[in-house]
Amino acid sequence: MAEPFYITTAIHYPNGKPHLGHAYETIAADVCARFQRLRGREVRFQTGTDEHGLKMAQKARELGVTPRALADEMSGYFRELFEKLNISFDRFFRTSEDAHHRASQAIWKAMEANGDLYLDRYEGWYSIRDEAYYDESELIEGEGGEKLSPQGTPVEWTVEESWFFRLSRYQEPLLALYRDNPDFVRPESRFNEVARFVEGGLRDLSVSRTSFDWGVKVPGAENHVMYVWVDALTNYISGLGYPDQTADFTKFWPADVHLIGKDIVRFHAVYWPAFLMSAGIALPKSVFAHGFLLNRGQKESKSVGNVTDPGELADRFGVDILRYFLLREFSFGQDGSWSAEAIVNRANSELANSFGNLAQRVMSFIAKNCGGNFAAEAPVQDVDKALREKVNHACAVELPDAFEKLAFAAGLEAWMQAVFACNAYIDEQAPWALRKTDPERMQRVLATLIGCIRDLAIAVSPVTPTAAAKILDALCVAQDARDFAALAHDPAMDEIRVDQPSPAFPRLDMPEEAAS
Ligand code: ME8
Repeated sequence: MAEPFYITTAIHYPNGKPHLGHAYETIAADVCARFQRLRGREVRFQTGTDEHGLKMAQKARELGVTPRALADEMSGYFRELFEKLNISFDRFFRTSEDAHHRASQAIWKAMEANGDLYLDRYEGWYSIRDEAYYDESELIEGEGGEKLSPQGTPVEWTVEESWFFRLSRYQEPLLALYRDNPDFVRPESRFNEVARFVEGGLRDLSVSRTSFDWGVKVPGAENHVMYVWVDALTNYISGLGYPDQTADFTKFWPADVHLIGKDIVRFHAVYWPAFLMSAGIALPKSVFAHGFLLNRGQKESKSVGNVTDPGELADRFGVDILRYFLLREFSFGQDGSWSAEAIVNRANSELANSFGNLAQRVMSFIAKNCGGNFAAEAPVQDVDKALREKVNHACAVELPDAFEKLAFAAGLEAWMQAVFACNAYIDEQAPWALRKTDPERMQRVLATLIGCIRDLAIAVSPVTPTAAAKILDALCVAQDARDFAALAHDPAMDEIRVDQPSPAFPRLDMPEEAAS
């Protein structure tokens, strides 16, 4: 039986169109999902949109539409983008679905039955942009002396009747969770941040609002809607069928990893496990917080006019190239700054000129000069064996070990070193010159390279699925021999058949803005 693996992204606020940060997170989760499938796991991958809350209600009011119409329209853009980016989600979840309201009310009732919910009055600071409550002590001062959230967003003084969740009860259980599971929050810097926050003491959390009605109704108190994060976090289980003990829920919960950005760690590593403990539901195995993407070092914003449409980037550079760039360029977990030149440089030097060129040269040479078929009869030499071992180790051990830890850049670095070794081997062995002097040796050199190209294409396929499939198609590799298990044995590369390939990675032109 394949071991199940459940990965989720944050669900995105559809109060506007998707930006590159949304694409980054979802691509990373997709690479992880595809990677685990190729490892033989039974994967469930969920993403979607977070449609309730004051932020959505306000945006809809501003545009003169209903929150539902806004959610329907914008959620469609997210789904379209993810389809375009070749995201292999199993479930695109929308929190406005009826079943989700039922699930959120069920978790609420379970927390209430545990004695963790009570009615009181809330007085304090709220940031609509972050949909978060803040303590006075956490606020920072803006340029004009105004109070801002620690994320730099405006806060409002709010006074309302509200239901509260007894978060204060969970300080000790949460600290015990962190002590027993040092990998519960990754990377380590985020773990430390969360542990320090909880050690500092926890106040009960306001979990309902009465000033607007766009949300999930509180059971038995219908003038209240749930605080948006209560229902948002519940998406991770309601997408599996909770509160029913469905086959999916039993198989996939608890999740292996919630992939999120660094700004929402507190919700996932403090509130969510506390809600689950209260409701008597198993806790997710881990939370991984990635960094933020900056555009040439700047945060993207409508007022600066530097907001990038990820779909346009994909059209301009290619989906596989964008996916590769985002995971290769930045250390996952840290912030990164991107630019069009950086994409072109990375794509040309590593994909077009190194791996693409290697595959193209070798395969088209065979297709042209050997009629696409040959049997390598000359003996294997030490140099051939050394290259096969290096490449196979990078693809079957180093890259998967790194990807298991979500260290995508390190895994791709090991992969790239293997590509460079193949190119050095070609220069040294000069197979094109051997055609006249020693055709049998030429065949052995080509057979060695074909084995390496197969390994490299399989290993990189979670990142660049279309280009990798193109190469594996030209190499006539069977569909069921394209997973990591296939890397455990050397294919019978003594008998080779190669179809005429078309280039897997285009060479890109440097953008004009960089040249000027
Ligand atoms: O936070 N770079 O939704 P969201 C990288 N609905 N990642 C970024 C980013 C950037 N510049 N900007 C945002 C929410 N993100 C909630 C989540 S989950 C139960 C509810 C990431 O649309 C951000 O960190 O504001 C988050 O993980 C995701 O994009 C969605 O952000």
